[in-house]
Amino acid sequence: AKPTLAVVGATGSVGSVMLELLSSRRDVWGEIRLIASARSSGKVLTCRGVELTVQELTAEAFDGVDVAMFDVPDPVSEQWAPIANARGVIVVDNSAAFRMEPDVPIVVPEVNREVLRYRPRGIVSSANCTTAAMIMAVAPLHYEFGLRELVLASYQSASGAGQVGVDTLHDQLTKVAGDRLLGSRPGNVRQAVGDDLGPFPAPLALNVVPWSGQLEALGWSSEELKLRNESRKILGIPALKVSATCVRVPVVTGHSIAVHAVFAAEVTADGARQVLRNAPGVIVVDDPESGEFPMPIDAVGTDPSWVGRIRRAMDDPRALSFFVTGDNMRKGAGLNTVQIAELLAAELTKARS
Ligand code: 2RA
Repeated sequence: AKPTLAVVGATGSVGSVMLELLSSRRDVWGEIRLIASARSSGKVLTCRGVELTVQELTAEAFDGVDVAMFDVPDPVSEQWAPIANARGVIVVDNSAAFRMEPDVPIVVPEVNREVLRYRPRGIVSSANCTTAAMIMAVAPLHYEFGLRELVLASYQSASGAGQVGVDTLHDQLTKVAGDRLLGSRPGNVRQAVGDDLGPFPAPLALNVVPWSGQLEALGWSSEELKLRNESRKILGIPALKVSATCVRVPVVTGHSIAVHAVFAAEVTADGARQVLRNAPGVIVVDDPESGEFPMPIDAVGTDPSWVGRIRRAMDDPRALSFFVTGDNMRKGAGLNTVQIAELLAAELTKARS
């Protein structure tokens, strides 16, 4: 029999992307069970053309489940993944709760699918959205040229902060629309937007906010440390030098990253383009003369990481600068999680045949 899948957090914005993906990709699943908090249980959602009633998150809801995809806040994953494990479920978790545990792999299938085999706790983490988009381009270059250092600046969209982030941005844009003087004097955007900043520490409309996540030691944000720690773990380079600045921009969906990567070997822009053209899950969009750049408005709703503006550093023949954009709801969240779950389904189906 085909394996049974549970989607935990099915009513959330990443949950709905997961259901869309499960409805459009090759169907490897037997039963699909939708699970959410008590508040959302009883809702009816469509998956694979069939209406399903969302069940409440309880231990019993995992009975008979083989693989569960979790997209819930960190503390919910922390509490419920072990409960699911105890019922024999392999958990694919999209939160940050387990990513840095040594006995939990972070998997990006195009990059390091081999580590999926090592999952002693029955938990597999999916990478953070910004890391996932960036690593898709950086990993193939690393395998070719030997990565030594990354300097990153992110341009993260409002949907990374959930539906409330998207709603906040739209509300603020409505408030600032039409007044052509707004933004030309200190304080007037703040005044127009008012106190409702939603999940952001400052107005996002007509602005960029150099902050995402929580404050960690020495002034770094949690999002910046995720980029550093997850890159090191996924690439298997524990001492990789990484310096990241994470910035929220007034884009609805699509996280972008300006990457400066230093390698052991000399590189050329053409050589890098060649490597990236052959890399799975990557699309090279790099023709500034014709106005072709990787941008969130084009990448939204698509699966690959879009890469362009590929240049060799003027001052270091071993370094490249380039720009990556990806749909943070898909490869950055729902898609990567679904891809990992599908690898597990293939493994289980093979073992049972
Ligand atoms: C964000 N990376 O964009 C986060 C979501 N995990 O806010």
